[in-house]
Amino acid sequence: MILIIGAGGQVGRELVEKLREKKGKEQVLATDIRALEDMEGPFEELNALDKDRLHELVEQYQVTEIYHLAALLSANAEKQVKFAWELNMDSLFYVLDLAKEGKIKKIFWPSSIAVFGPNTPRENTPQHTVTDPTTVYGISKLAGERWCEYYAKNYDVDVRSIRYPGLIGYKSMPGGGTTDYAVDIYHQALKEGKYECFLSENSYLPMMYMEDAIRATIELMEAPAENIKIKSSYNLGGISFSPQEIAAEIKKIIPDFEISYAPDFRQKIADSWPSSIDDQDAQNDWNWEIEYDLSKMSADIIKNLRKHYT
Ligand code: AKB
Repeated sequence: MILIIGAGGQVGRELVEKLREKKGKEQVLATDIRALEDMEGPFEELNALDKDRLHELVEQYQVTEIYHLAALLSANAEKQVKFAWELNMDSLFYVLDLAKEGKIKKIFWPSSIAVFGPNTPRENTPQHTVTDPTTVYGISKLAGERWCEYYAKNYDVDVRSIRYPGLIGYKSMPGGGTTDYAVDIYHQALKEGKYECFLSENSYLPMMYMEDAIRATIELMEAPAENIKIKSSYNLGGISFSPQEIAAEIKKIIPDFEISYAPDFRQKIADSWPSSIDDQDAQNDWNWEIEYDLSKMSADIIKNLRKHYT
């Protein structure tokens, strides 16, 4: 049985759907801190900080794999620093320890481009480079990466991780990140015909279409263990674009669309992150290949959201 922690989040919803398609509905136990009324198939309420309940569920459902997705993202974490640190770190230890104790076999835990900071080379950021994050989210992801590698090397724990870029999908909304504008913009374009962006026009960030991100996650988890050479977290490049460029792409499909800019506190976070990422190691080790570029992604999102809004 596969257990997903944080099934109601932006990645969780789509991962549950895809894993159930692949492995069978009954093989994937979705959990979230809140009851998810619309979730079909096995579901249990679980607060990621409730270690006893986690142990109970692992035993009850004979869980062998955990995808641990619960976290406070970059913008929200800045507003609840202590809680973000507690949630992002303690819950990771609970899952790592389950594997160390031999109670589960495999873990997926997402890291982020937020592990990088102002002294990291911004263009084509290498896998191994300066990591000096300035946000509590980035600090917790970097510490988490170090712990994943530590557990892998010292306790033979099979934990796999990706440094997700900004993730963009139309099926679910992101919750409190710096890259959220790139999801919001499509909804506002269709609903209002205009969008006020909280980042400036030339803020280039690495992003990825959810289809690619979910496929990457599952491919990484299905790769033979001996191919997984990086035990901390793999860089994943995705597509690099600015608000101005995504707006231009939307305008090709919705010609009257207008964008304006009102940068807020998230600008500083964006400025500390890379603009593009080198993912050669993921390509070499588990044959990673991206499918969606900015225009293919935009066309797909707008086509699907149009159905939703009409
Ligand atoms: C965020 O903006 O916080 C996330 C991330 C890049 O990890 N989308």
